Amino acid sequence: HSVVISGTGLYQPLHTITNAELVQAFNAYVDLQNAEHAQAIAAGEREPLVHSSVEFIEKASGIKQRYVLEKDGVLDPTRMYPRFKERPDDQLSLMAEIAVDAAQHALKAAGKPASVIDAVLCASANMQRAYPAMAVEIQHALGAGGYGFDMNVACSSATFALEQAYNAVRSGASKCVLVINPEITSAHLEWRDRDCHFIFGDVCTALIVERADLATAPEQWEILGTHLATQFSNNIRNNFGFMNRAEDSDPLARDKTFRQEGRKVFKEVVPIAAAHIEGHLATLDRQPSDVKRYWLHQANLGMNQLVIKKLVGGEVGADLAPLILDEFANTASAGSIIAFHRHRADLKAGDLGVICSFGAGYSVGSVVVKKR
Ligand code: CO8
Repeated sequence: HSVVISGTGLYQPLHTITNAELVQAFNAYVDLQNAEHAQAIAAGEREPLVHSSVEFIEKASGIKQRYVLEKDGVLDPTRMYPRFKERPDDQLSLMAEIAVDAAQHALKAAGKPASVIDAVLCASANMQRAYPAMAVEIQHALGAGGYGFDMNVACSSATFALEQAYNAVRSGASKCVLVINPEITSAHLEWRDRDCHFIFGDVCTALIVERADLATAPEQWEILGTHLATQFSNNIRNNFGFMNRAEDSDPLARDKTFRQEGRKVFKEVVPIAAAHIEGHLATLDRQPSDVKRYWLHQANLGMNQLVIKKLVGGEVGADLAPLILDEFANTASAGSIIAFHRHRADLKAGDLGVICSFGAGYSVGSVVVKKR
């Protein structure tokens, strides 16, 4: 069967944090810490913490603001992480709540009721709990049929899920698959680390992937192929997990939240991503210059500029490789999907596009699509 993406949906949290607000809170935290440890710092036993800056953040990353589900806890210099209320087991979980919202938007765009969904893939960098799977809760809340499961490939979760959806539909096993990417990155970002406190934002994206002959949406994107790759690296790592208690490790230790060697990631991932896209297009007898739009992973402006330069020698811009990270920051797996959701209306039938993610793992996933 031919397979199309027939709808996309976006859940955008209500709260924004500008770089100015973020830096003000961070610097207040630094001042509090340095005052608290003034003696040790004066004795040379401890390094003082250093202020962050709006200029650095914009220049190094291209990020200007981020959306978050909860703002006060993040900006409280005595806390520096969001404050979520624990919900009872019989209440819809927060992750499922934002997923249902994004899914409903995608279903509306596809012109389909939830009951036609026969598989739900919840794919994101962090899951709210061990089990039952988030996907099964989302399936139940939507009234979808079939089955659901969770998958995690960090920033490449969405593209890796798209390949699973594509294969399920083209093999005939499924008719209509919901791919959903709830990214509550604010809960696993280390807001107290100057090197990374500005990087992430919260969001949820959704995609409807279905058989072309059953699709009725006014706008459809045929999937021409998917290509996934991974290569082990410790340069982006989070050691939070169910073994922590048994290992008697400190649940608040630095290694239990996001950390990275940003420079190394930048240098190593750009060539991997560019070669990956070029190789994938070659298998479809296409060249990078045949592509009208690249919806790239949204981690860093300079990174996307270099990927595009390697591919076609051109510039990142609204036309070739639209950016959404200035507004959303890095939203892990959702970034390239937000770019696809927001920046495709102007393309014409027959136009070719590539959705491509890259990130922790390392992992790279590309999806080549053609407007019908
Ligand atoms: N304010 C002011 N100065 C700063 C700050 C700050 N906030 N932070 C660092 N500096 C200083 C440094 O101290 C350094 O000073 P010096 O030169 O004196 O040593 C100088 O600025 C330069 O620092 P860096 O070399 O670290 O800065 P870069 O220019 O490399 O920029 C970036 C840092 C923005 C992190 C950049 O390296 C980058 O974007 N790299 C790519 C990262 C990337 O793509 N990562 C993917 C990660 S995400 C992913 O895959 C998903 C994981 C799952 C997510 C889960 C949820 C949270």
